[in-house]
Amino acid sequence: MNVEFYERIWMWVAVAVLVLFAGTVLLTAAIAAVHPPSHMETIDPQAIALNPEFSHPSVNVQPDGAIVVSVVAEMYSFSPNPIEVPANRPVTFRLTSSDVIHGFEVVGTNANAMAIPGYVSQFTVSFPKPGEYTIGCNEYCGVLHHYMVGKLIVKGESK
Ligand SMILES: [Cu+2]
Repeated sequence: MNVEFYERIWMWVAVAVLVLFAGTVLLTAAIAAVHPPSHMETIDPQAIALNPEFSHPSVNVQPDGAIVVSVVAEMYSFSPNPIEVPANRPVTFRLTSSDVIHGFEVVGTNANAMAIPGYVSQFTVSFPKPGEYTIGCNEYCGVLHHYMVGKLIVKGESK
């Protein structure tokens, strides 16, 4: 079979790109421990009102000083709202949904996760800049999806 010279070049370029991308994924997984969220926790979305943590979603300071924010997303709001956390401290968000899949994105930061009915999504971030941030739902969840916003208030350390 005769393959044109330029066609052969493009075939090798395509193979090289595939090897590069797959290699990057494997390398970062092995070296930088980059992996999909491994935290697996289930919750009955119909029994959120009875759940000790999510029936009253709020900002909690643990005995060791860790800050844990439990958030319930539902059409078309986040609870609690607003969420108030201190700056420059690790904040662990625990999210769930009582109806459909929602997004939870603190605009302008790298805090971003999905709220999935039946599961608890968890991530930890700290916010170096005090101020008010918009929390947006970035998963289309229904006709009023574009109204689904919340507010995060990051308080500066008092001196
Ligand atoms: Cu939405």
